[in-house]
Order: sequence, then C-alpha cells, then structure tokens
Amino acid sequence: MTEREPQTKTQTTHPKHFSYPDRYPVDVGTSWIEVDRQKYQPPYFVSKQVLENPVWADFEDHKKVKRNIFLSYEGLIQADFFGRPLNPRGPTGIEGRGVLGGWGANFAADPIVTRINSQGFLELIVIKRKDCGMWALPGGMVDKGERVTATLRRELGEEASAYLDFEKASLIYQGYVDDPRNTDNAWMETDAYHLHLTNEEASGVLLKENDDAKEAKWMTCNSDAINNLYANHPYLVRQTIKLFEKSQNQTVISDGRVVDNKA
Ligand code: RP5
Repeated sequence: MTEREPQTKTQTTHPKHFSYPDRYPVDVGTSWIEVDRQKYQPPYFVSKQVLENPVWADFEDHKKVKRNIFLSYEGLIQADFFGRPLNPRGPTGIEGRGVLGGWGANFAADPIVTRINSQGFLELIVIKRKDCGMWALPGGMVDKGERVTATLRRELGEEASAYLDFEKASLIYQGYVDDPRNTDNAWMETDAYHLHLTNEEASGVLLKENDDAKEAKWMTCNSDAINNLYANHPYLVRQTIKLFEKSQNQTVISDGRVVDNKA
C-alpha cells in the first residue's frame, strides 16, 4: 500500500484553469457534510471540446456511460442528487466535468525518472506544460485497456522524447491528484512510478520536448524547484526522495546534493 496523500491545497485557492468560470468560494478543507446545500451554488461547466464527445470523453448524460464512473483509488464514491459521482475530497466550487473527459476519476500515470549528475546532485525529468506553463512530471492519461507501465513509457516519449522501460519501476503513489482542472464531478487520480537511472543509462537519454510539452529538461531536486511543480507533484517527488534516501542510505539535502549517511 502506498501512503495516503495529506490534503495540501484547498479546492478554492487552487490556480484556476484558464478556461474555467470563477469557482464558488468554499472554505479550506470543507467536506460534503459541512456544505450548506441550500446556499452552495457553483457554476456548471463542461468545455465545448468535451461536449463534442471525442473518444476520450464520456457522454454528457452520465446514465448513458457504460464504464463504472464510481471507480476510484479513494474508496467508496458518493453520488449527488442526479446520480453523478462526487469529488471524494469535497466541494470544488464548480459542477460538471470542466475540461476533463470522464465523470468521476480520470486516471493518469506519472513517470518519476531520476539520476545523479556528475556534480553529485539528484535530478528529475520534468516538462513545461502547454496549458499553464508550469513545470510538471511528464505524466498523462491512461488509454482504455492500456497497462500503466505502457502509459508511463508512451507519455515520457510524447512529452520528452525519451523511451524507457518501466517494468522494474517502483510504485510511489496511487490516488487523488490535487489538479486545477478538478471539479465536483470529475477529478484526476494517478499511478506514480519511480525509475532511478545509473550514469550509463542516463547518458542514453537525450531529452527534447515533443508534441505534448513546451520544454523538457533534467531539473535539480532542490526544495524550491520541487515546491513549484504542478498540482501535487511536489508531494510525489518528496515521497520518491524519502524512499530513495532509505534504499540508498543517502540524504538529499535542500539544494539537491546527495550525501552518504555516516555509518
Ligand atoms: C496530473 O495531470 C497528473 O498527475 C498528470 O501529470 C497529468 C495528466 O494530465 P495531462 O498532462 O494529460 O493533461 O493531474
């Protein structure tokens, strides 16, 4: 079992996705039980692209959707008055699916690929997202019927032009992602896997932004850079570093340098 992520950001202080209407204000960490349903009146928003019903999107009428829209790593998902899945972390101030194609959990996979550079600093592959310009893990949506290890490889290729085998990668996290696109009825969940490359393996990786990203690079794992990553990626990277430190008997200090622990 992977550790459950503590709720870090509120739904309402989240940076707003550029295409979204203003969210109905909700206090930090409010749960569904605490919401006054008479007063709570969030806007309903589904993007035009999602309404056009491309292959990756569910029908707007959730009753016509064949797959289980209540499937989640977060356990039992409640339904709202209309029978639509309710965000397990509480109200977000927007109803509908926003720009997310699926009702309920939208499953992604995030590759966390690290190496130690020639100066002894821990580095991580990151990409600059096209939608918001933030640095992020090169993750993406799991296609229907696709194995997560295949998604990890495909996404890293589509974003950073690097092609790696994830069969031996370690699971870091499975669950909710605190993503700015989340709504009351649709949200992101991810499988995050870590792969640490030896110097020899890393020398074969030549990063170049591909169709799905603005830029791709090796980022030094210093505290500032980690804290400024997209969504809950800072948490995913910190978890990775904790496990890496334990397994290697080393410490990654705040500037990203890797030092051996004293015997
Ligand atoms: C995040 O969005 C996930 O952690 C993953 O990195 C990403 C997937 O969405 P797209 O990059 O495909 O938009 O929530």
